[in-house]
Amino acid sequence: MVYKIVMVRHGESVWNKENKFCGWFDAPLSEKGIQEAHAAGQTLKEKGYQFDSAHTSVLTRAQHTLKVILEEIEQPSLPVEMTWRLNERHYGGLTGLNKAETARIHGEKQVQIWRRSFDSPPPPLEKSSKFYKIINDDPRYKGTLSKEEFPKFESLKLTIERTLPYWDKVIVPQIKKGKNILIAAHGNSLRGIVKHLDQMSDEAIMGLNLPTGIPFVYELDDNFKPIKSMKFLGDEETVYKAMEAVVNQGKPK
Ligand code: DG2
Repeated sequence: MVYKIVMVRHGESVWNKENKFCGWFDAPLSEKGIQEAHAAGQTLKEKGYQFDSAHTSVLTRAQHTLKVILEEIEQPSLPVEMTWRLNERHYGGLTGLNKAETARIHGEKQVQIWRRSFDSPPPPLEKSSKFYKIINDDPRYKGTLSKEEFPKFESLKLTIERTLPYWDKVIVPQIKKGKNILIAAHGNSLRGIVKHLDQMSDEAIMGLNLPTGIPFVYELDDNFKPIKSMKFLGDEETVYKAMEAVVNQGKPK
């Protein structure tokens, strides 16, 4: 049996556009991001993709992307499950800071460590931050995350530790039942799933930058090992340029 799964990072958000660390801040899609979501949906439609269910985070940028895609593929009523476990990594005290400006102040190397190292977390989101209450008192986390569990920051390692239980317990059983699944999530929650599927080393995952709004497909065998690893549904040059643009966000301007 060959299992197929499609994943997509949301379209460009307003904070991607402004080059700000976003994490659990609920930035909406930019105009370009909405267009990217339409384009992603059109590509999936052209290639004949239809799904049995979809999964997304509790953040608007991922949900909006999914909604646009589902409209484009004419499946607007598809069952959708939303979970904080697919949220972007929590960017802690970096939330709201401009990435290029942070590189100018702390150095490109430090920003690269904060953005891409496996295990070095960003500084915590302090109670004094203007984003603390906005994020921590957000009603969408009530009843799912206790005060003690609520993250103040997350490394990629910590992100993977809370994303994988959802992958294993919710998504994998659905795929095993033969369901076609679409996941619309975030740069780092998806990097976590990719690292797991491709059994990438902690070093290798540092080099992976996911572009916004370009779906990618995995084909998996019975043991969920990739038969065909990450295949983007986009032309190579566009994908390469979009990945480079993500890398460059962390360089001083
Ligand atoms: C970006 C990822 O998350 O940033 O939180 O700033 O996928 O929700 O736009 P997303 C953020 P980098 O790790 O690429 O800096």
